[in-house]
Amino acid sequence: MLIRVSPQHPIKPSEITPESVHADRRQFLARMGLAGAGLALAGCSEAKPPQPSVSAAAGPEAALPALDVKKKTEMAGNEKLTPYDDVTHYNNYYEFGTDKADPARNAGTLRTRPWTVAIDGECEAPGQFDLDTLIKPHALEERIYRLRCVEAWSMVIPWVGFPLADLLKRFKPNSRAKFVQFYSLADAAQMPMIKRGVLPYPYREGLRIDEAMHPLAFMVVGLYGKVLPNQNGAPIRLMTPWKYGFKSAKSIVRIRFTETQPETTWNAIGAAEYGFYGNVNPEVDHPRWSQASERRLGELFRKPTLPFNGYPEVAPLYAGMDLRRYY
Ligand SMILES: Nc1nc2c(c(=O)[nH]1)N[C@H]1C(S)=C(S)[C@@H](COP(=O)(O)O)O[C@H]1N2
Ligand SMILES: [Mo]
Repeated sequence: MLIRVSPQHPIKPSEITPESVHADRRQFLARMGLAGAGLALAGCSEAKPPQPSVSAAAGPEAALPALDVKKKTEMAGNEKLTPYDDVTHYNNYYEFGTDKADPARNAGTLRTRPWTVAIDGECEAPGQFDLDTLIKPHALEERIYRLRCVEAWSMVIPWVGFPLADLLKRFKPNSRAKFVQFYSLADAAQMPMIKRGVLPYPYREGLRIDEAMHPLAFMVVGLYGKVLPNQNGAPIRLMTPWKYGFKSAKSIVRIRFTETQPETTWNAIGAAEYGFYGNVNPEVDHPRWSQASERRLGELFRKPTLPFNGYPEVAPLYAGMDLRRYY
């Protein structure tokens, strides 16, 4: 989403456009070149799983510590993994810039330790927790999930984390806890775009409590076996693979249980375009583009988009709901 508004003017939903056509074409052509090279290489090393590319390994991510992964689950139909270099250099993280290359360039200023997460709202055991203490009780698991961005591109990523439900239950949500809201960090000293005000910060997202408790909802602390790069939402972010990527808040500092549906960032600035649910649905187009197909990063041809992004096990959460109305 390229936003062409000056910081002095409040943003209108009509001004939030997808990647501009020429930028998209430039990237597409560049990728065709890359994809061609990738194809030739893949022919010689078919048995090998995709590895972080040389350029990524030489960058700052090379220093990221490996994580102790206890269990691995393939949950993307054995589709080819998106190369590490793409996963970490084609990002949406507006606090560090609106261009897809900006987060990798600018997120080096984010300090991910010490890191505190506040848990509050409708629960019996709220508190402020040091991140390492918070995640210590959880065995780390790798889950290969698809990420489908609302802008109609997608990736297949080996995330490392643990079920969100396991975390939430520890704080004993009470009977009024009907939703969960997530807040990203908003620190102008570390995030160059906070003052520019392209989005209303802090970035906030939310789930209904039953969605949050669904076994697919995942708290992410790493990818490709290593600690999360800053641009991917270090030190802790959400991943709900059946929803558009904007639901997965990065660099989370607060988790709040609420009784009523919480405000979420994209919904607040453009409710007609970004629903609270954000479930991937090929039949419900974005007002300005189709959601029927997607461009998988690193691949030449578009793929059809699947209902719930290919995770039909979540469908019972929405039984009886009109998914055109609750998009
Ligand atoms: N705090 C914050 N979280 C965010 C965003 C953002 O701009 N700020 N972008 C969202 C969007 S639109 C997507 S598609 C995913 C992208 O995650 P990735 O860069 O790890 O692929 O992060 C989501 N989480
Ligand atoms: Mo997105």
